[in-house]
Amino acid sequence: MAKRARKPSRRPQAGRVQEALPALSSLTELPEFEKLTASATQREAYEEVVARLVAEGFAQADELALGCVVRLDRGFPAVACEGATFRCEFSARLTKGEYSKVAVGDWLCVRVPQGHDMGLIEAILPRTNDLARWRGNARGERQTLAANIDSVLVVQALGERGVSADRLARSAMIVRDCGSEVAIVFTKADRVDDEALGAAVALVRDILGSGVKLVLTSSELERAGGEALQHLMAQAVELGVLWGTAGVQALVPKGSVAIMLGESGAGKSTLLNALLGREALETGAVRESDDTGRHTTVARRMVSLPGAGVIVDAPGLRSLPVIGHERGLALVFPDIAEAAQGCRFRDCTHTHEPGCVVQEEFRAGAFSKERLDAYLLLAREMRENANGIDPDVVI
Ligand SMILES: Nc1nc2c(ncn2[C@@H]2O[C@H](COP(=O)(O)OP(=O)(O)OP(=O)(O)O)[C@@H](O)[C@H]2O)c(=O)[nH]1
Ligand SMILES: [Mg+2]
Repeated sequence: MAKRARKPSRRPQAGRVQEALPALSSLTELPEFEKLTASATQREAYEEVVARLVAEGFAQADELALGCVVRLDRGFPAVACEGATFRCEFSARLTKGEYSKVAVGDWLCVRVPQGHDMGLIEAILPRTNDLARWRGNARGERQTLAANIDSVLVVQALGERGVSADRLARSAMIVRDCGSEVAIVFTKADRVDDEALGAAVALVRDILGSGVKLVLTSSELERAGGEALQHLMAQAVELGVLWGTAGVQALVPKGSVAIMLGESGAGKSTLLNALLGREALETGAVRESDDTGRHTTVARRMVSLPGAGVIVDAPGLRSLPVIGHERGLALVFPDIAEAAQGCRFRDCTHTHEPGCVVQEEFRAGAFSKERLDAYLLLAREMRENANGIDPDVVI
């Protein structure tokens, strides 16, 4: 009888794929270990892992290091440890569920055996938060976009298409659900007139509240200068919003880590290049027919800002299906969520039912139609997605 071939392991391995990855020496803007801060809980967890591995005789203490994932290329992490940044593989100790979920921003215990130039990930330390979205439909899964993030910059391009209230509310709901702060960054402000600009700012404040942090940018005008730039800067002052690269920097102070979330072509990498003052990241043209990009950025990577914190550049997200973010919805729309508590029916859809306090308050002028519509759309979508999901899929 023929010997059965060994089933190939699906664990990401070094080798051919590794050769195709960009050399770490070419990635100059990755933050150094000193720029990143593990929480006290993560440090304690690290010490516990070290003590355990040493007690088991599995590793020597000087082979182990605390590290942070600063870049992820097709599942392969680059990890910053004190004194060095290197690529890592996954130790046989980790289960598939664990290693397939490593995200940029994760803190790890890494082992670098004597004479090796690659590390082995021995443990993923508990996260303070993870920014996750639902990928796929009924048989989908949660995809962690980044871990241990202080704030999320929701990037939206200004232009003919106008700003989407749904996209704003949807992004904010996902961000608030993971316990992170949300700020809005408008790019390409050079493409709209004063009226459209005013309307876009007003929409953000209506949907997300007047306290939301908002930055107006135009990488194009900041580079070109001139009267148009002066005019836009004056507009930013008039509208009471932050301006330009300095405004973005103010949102990402030293010691903090932010991620940019936005559609392909929104201008995320262009903005990061402007912040760095050089063309470190690849950017791509948008399609004229629908103003969307072609997924130029493919890796998730941290970029260290001079004089400020760290921003994660990530591929643009085409769609943001939502499921299970009810807590986030209530955080973005606290007034509507509170009114909903008073409805006669517990499963009130706030559209036609008698005794609906949400509709009652809306008629009394408590919230705008745009705001209510954004809330209702998300609430309905989450309800339908939860009902349509395969029973054996864990949300
Ligand atoms: N007019 C104008 N165009 C801009 C501005 N910023 C970026 N763009 C253009 O928008 C296009 C897309 O920019 P990218 O920075 O590659 O977009 P991205 O969000 O990183 O896209 P992905 O990596 O695909 O997710 C490029 O052609 C940029 O030149 C701006 O301030 N004004
Ligand atoms: Mg990009």
